[in-house]
Amino acid sequence: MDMEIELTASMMCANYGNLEKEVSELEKGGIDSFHIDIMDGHYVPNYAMSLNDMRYIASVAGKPLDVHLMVEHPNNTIDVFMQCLRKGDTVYIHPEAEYHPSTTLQKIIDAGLMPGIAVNPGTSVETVMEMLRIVKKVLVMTVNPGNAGQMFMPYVGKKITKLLALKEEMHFGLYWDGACSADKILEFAPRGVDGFVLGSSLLFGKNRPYGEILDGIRGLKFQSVSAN
Ligand code: S6P
Ligand code: MG
Repeated sequence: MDMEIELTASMMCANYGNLEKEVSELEKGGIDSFHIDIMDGHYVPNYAMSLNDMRYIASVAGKPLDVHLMVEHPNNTIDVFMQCLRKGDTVYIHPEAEYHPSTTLQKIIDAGLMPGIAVNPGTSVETVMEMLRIVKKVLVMTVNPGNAGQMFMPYVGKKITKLLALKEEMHFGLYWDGACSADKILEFAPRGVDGFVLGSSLLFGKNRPYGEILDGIRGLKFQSVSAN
């Protein structure tokens, strides 16, 4: 069966020697959006992409941006990121990083952008339940935030099952971030996961054209499933 899934490129894994070429080859290859990991060295012990990287990608990309803010108190700095974005772009915040995450999410909505939350492996569905009513997208972290190239945390599977059972009623899409491999897409797309962030596990550093890899993912033979 054919599956409509969103494939997003994790741009912290891209080759910064020629970012314009990376963006254009990903777009020619059929990528749906660009995932922008912003870190502040406090909320997570790392730095990934800068505001300037994001601004540059926004200026050359035709496809939407998917901005994942791994920063403390995003309400303090979110305006500088949102200024570079267009309608249809997404901003994810981590609810644990904010005193009043619903205020920050409202700011994203008021800016005409898609509001999202990123849910860490150690964060339960129950603690984000009210926010599920106001966001359009939920990014399930299947690795701890902060780095590319990590191992998938199998215990997150149970939480994905819980979120899948809620997504229709609460009107959000469910997206996967971390260690995404073809077998995970084969297993979770038919169950209802709407999109996948592709990083070092599946897309970058493979010495194969992006288009060939993306065609291979779109050509996966999915089995239909009737229940979660
Ligand atoms: C992790 C970040 C992710 C990674 C992505 C990389 O903090 O939010 O978006 O960039 O997981 O993919 P991979 O396949 O290297 O894990
Ligand atoms: Mg991310």
